[in-house]
Amino acid sequence: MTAPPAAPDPAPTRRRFLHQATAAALAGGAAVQGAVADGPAPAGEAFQPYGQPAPAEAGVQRRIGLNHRGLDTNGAAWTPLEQLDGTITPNGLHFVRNHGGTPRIDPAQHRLRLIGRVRQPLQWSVDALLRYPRRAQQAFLECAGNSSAGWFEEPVQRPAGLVHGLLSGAEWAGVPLALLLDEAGVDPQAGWLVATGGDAGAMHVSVPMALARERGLIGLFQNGERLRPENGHPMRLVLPGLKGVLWVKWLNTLEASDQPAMARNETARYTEPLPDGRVRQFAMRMDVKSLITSPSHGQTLPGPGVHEIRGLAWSGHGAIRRVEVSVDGGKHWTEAPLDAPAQAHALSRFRLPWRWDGQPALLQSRATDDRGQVQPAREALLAARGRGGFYHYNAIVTWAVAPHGAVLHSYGQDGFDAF
Ligand SMILES: Nc1nc2c(c(=O)[nH]1)N[C@H]1C(S)=C(S)[C@@H](COP(=O)(O)O)O[C@H]1N2
Ligand SMILES: [Mo]
Repeated sequence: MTAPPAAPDPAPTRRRFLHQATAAALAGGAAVQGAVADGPAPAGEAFQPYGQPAPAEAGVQRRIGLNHRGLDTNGAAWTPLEQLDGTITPNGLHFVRNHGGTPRIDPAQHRLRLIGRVRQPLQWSVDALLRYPRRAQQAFLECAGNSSAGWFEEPVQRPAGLVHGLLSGAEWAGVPLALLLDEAGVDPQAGWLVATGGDAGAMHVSVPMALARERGLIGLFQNGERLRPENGHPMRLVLPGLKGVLWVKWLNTLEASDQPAMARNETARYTEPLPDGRVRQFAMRMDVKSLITSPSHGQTLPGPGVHEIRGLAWSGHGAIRRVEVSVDGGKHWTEAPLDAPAQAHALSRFRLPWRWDGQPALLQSRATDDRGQVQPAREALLAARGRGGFYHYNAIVTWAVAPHGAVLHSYGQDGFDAF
């Protein structure tokens, strides 16, 4: 399922990258005309106890998609990835995947119970948990159904966030799960932790005990503030690198068990046939993946010249080691620097200046993680996983740039077929 190793850097071509990006190459400042008279501004607005985005940014919103017509509680609100930068999703724009709506939970009444194969079943109130030691870490959260439109025969023409936006990045703070497991004395034979949330969806999933112990948090804070209601207030499971469905929201029960629950979300869902007749089940980690967020579908390049290609890369298996970018549909690749050293299970932001000559271009990014996993080409993913898939789509995404600057989604393999 891995793509071939990166080709050596190409000889200069018309569409070559700027290897030595300089501010001069990107310079777009306009000359100041005449004298500048900046008098004092009139008195401004009063203080606000909780700040809001600038009015001019009011159009930056999650996009809501429902799974069943007329039922407004099962579906998702997608993060507008193409309108954001950096690696942290503002809390109001973090994606939401709900199966039964956001419950109204009174945090004063809420309890977390740890039961099953334990020496002593225990329960905690929110206040009790707030007294425990905490850890904060950046992690991406991705639904295993993210990017599932990639399995379609034809490339869907939708904004990046409406195809890949069941993905967000946040800094999560909470109580290490290992502390609670040890306090209750989990039986060493209990290989699974079955988690349940307090919503109408009655979410019920099984997490391997070793992973829960190694990386699990009882998440209480999201980007510095307490969780938002739709993201699990007052507490949720935080399992960096693992598929979103395991991050149970409104968490109220953890049951140590010697077997998985075989719940709906690990049998009828999140499980799929492979071409060789076997079935893929309990695929816990999110595979290595990347996406160019700009330029991307729906945007229009204002004209030839230097543009910054920007994107996100992440892997549930570790940290991103390398991101390569191609502007010719994968014939040549150039490494795109990351903004900051990559952290395991967190989003990385990559950028590369590109001089667009006004000709058709096929933009792609390809991520490699520190386990050596390489994001596959679409054909390679289809060959490995067949056509019975829906989850865990992590193939390279192609954006086609038309001569007039419009950007479309493309499957890329037939050259500039989008036009
Ligand atoms: N209780 C509960 N937990 C849940 C869900 C849910 O519907 N109910 N959805 C799951 C799924 S499928 C995903 S992808 C993540 C999404 O988390 P978010 O809504 O905070 O983005 O939560 C998971 N936890
Ligand atoms: Mo999900």
